[in-house]
Amino acid sequence: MANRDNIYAAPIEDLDNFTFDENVAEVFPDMIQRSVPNYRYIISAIGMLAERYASEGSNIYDLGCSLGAITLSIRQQLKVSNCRIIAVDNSPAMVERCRLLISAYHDDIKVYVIENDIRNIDIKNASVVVLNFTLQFLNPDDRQSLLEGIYSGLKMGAILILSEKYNFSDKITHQLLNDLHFDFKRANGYSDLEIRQKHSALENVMKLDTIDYHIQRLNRIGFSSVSVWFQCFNFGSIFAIK
Ligand code: GEK
Repeated sequence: MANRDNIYAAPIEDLDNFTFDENVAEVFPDMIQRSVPNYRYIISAIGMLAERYASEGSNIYDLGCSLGAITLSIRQQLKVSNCRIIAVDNSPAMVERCRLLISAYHDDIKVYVIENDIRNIDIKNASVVVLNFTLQFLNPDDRQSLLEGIYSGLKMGAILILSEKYNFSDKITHQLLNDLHFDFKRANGYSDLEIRQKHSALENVMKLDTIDYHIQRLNRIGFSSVSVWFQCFNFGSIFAIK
């Protein structure tokens, strides 16, 4: 049973910016499941996509892996045998737990869990790269160069999967989809105070792009087929094929 997330349940006078520290890592499975609509479905579907694109002898990257949910889903669904999965996160608390979870089950597919900033990782010989709700935490000025590095490290015909929370340029759409997301969180047991405090803690660290902005940037970088394959409220996922 995952520990329950009650980090923002009591009033906090001096609210710090949100960080992926020990407290968050401890409750992360519960937090993400109750905060991201269809999280489990997204994880499993990304495993399905990866299974189609993973090629013999290639590298698969899970960037911003947290506790390794994407890595585990891909490893479970992979049909080719001699791929390597490289899972990267810069939160020591996440990486420590991720390593334990990954090593709890034996599998012939090699997984390397690396504690580092994804901006320092040299993407090479990649058939699949996944950014599952990670790019949104990067400084907006660093996003283009990270995506360019991914593009150049992907093999021809390989896939980038990019899941994000979105902004919407139309005010009414933005409000409605955000309200629906808050309803989703309320239905999952978060109080209005928790929702408000978490929202404020994230305000400075999570700068969101619109779907159009994501698609145009990926096209500009050179990806040939770019499409939203999943959306629920203000959360979604895009694939981009080189
Ligand atoms: C999942 N993908 O369960 N370098 C490395 N890691 C980073 C960086 C960075 N610059 N910035 C943030 N992170 C996961 C969920 S969570 C999404 C991803 C969320 C890491 C950060 O430490 C955290 O573990 C992860 O990206 C984002 O499918 O909590 O909303």
